Amino acid sequence: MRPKEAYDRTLELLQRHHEWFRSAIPLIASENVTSPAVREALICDFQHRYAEGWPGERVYAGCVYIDQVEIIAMDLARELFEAEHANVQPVSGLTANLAAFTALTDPGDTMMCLSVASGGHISMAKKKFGGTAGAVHGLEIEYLPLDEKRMNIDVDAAAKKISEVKPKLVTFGGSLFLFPHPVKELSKVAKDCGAHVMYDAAHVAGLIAGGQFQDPLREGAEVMTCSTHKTLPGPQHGMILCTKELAESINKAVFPGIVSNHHLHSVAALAIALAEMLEFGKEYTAQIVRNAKALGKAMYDQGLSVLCPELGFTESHIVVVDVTKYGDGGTLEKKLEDANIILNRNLLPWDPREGRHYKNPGGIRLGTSEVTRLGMKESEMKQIAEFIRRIVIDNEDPKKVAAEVAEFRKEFQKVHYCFESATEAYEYIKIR
Ligand code: DSN
Repeated sequence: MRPKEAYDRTLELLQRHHEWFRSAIPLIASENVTSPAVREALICDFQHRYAEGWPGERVYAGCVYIDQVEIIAMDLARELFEAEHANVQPVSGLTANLAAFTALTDPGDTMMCLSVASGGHISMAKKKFGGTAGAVHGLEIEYLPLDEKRMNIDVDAAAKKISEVKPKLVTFGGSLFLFPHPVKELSKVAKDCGAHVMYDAAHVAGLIAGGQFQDPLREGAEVMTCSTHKTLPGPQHGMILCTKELAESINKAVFPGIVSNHHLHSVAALAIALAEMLEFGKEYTAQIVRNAKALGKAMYDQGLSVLCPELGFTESHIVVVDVTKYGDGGTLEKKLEDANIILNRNLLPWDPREGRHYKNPGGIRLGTSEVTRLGMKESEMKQIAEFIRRIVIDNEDPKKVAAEVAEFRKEFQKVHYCFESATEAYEYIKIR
């Protein structure tokens, strides 16, 4: 492709993506859509600048306003999470985790966490799987046992294993995260064995901020890491909250350890998202959880094998469906995408021992953060469940369903739970 052709084509593809998302149902649990003010911050001049170091101690000039914005972001983060210390410099949840591993452990130490199939994040995975903890930081990984029926850490088995393994770090949290983890129940056991306790809140940070999930920093976690763009509807970025005792080692691990420049436009966007969460977060996240429960029930009523019906399906933004009766998660993810329903295939905890692979796993994972942000409530969850049934169970033509999905989406174009919403959620903004 010639340069001008590639230039035009790229810009055209961006606009087509925006058009598609205006007509689709976005259900990826790790995604969200930001407020117009957050998007405005993301295209500001901060994105052209460097600000290595700390506010007031930069190694570059030109940081007068950048410093003030970073201080606002840190203050808001501490307030929102009632944390003693906040570091807003990690550029993603994964780098936040790597910084925490660096601050709390040495290579060769053992960390206990969930396996990826049981809900752990790839940043926690073993060296042989290329995970950040194992392959980059050199940690040995031992798994926290999962109670598969309850889709949660088995407290008694985990307490026993922690006492035997005596790890240097116990990490809670993850990516397939339906119910609050037993941080309160296991922190003392971990600390008595000499372990630090960390909580990866990437998925549930917004729910924690809104008071809808659990409160890890009060339950025994010394460090809470997160990305800032899932249930917390900010820019793609990372953040670490911790005790004041660990502040200095966390700061050093982040800079100069893991980041040089820290994506200053994202820090500005994060400040705005945090301010909007302080104002609207309780109402927003309460609706996310109500919607997730309603979506779980509605899909179950439509005949789908939603996990944990006896536990109300979920206490978070995530719902998981075992689709093995109808095929595999990979094939169904594609069919649903063709119907304008965007979600992801997901390993179920028992998939590896039943011979299923991450490309064609037994599950699909759905999250309600973004549809809630678009103003949808419980009645819309029933409609979404019906669309999904028509693809997964009835095997209807995805193109036919896609047209109905686009029609259904027409009235949900604004971003809710934010100060101003003049620009539509997926409006393409041309500044050339
Ligand atoms: N953990 C991934 C997810 O949950 O989709 C994102 O890093």
